[in-house]
Amino acid sequence: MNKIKGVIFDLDGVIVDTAKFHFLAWKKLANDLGFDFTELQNEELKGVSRVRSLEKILEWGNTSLSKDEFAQKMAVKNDNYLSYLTNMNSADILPGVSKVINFLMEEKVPFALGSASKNARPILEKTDLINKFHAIVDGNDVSKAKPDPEVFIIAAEKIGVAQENCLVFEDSVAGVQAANIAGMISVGIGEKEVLHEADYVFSSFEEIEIDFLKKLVTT
Ligand code: B16
Ligand code: MG
Repeated sequence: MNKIKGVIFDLDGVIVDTAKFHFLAWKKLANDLGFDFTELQNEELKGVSRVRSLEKILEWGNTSLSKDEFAQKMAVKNDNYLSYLTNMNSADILPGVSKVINFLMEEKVPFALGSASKNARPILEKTDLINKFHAIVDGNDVSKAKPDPEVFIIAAEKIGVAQENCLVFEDSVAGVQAANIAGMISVGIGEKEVLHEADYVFSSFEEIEIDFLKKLVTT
């Protein structure tokens, strides 16, 4: 296995538990339109752009919207999503994440954000993480959504590490696939059954031993 010289973190569902807020906001939108979708279907929305998420939801509900209605629904969903983040602060960083970030800083391993979200920067600001990342690549910087590897390829370039020497932390199927396509080591955060395409899966960062990371960055 290639030595790991750089790390890329997904945001929603990896650093902070915002995946549940995306779900609640999309669910409300669907319910307002008169239908519902399941948590299993929601797995298909994780890591997926805002536009593509709404397209998928409308397909599930067999519903179509005019261009203006589509834009308006996306804006309402985002306002609703942001309302859940009002009081977010560093206490909302998921358990175990800071331990990994501190380890990478001690070992001088550069790390980047690779998120599909256009809300990534305000979230990193609220959680006091924005100055720790060596590079931030988010939904404002990419034209192709995960599983296209664009977001991770740009992140690797920005931290100056070859793709094959990068490790990606991801909670979504699309994100794990994107990391794999980029030739990076994929570490899934979530359920093994869902993220079975990942090289490694942990249920949370709390489960990740520093020794595991030490081996990857030194061998
Ligand atoms: P926004 P990630 C993704 O973030 C989320 O997983 C996905 O549910 C969301 O639709 C997407 O960002 C776009 O987010 O509406 O905030 O721009 O997991 O790639 O960090
Ligand atoms: Mg995610």
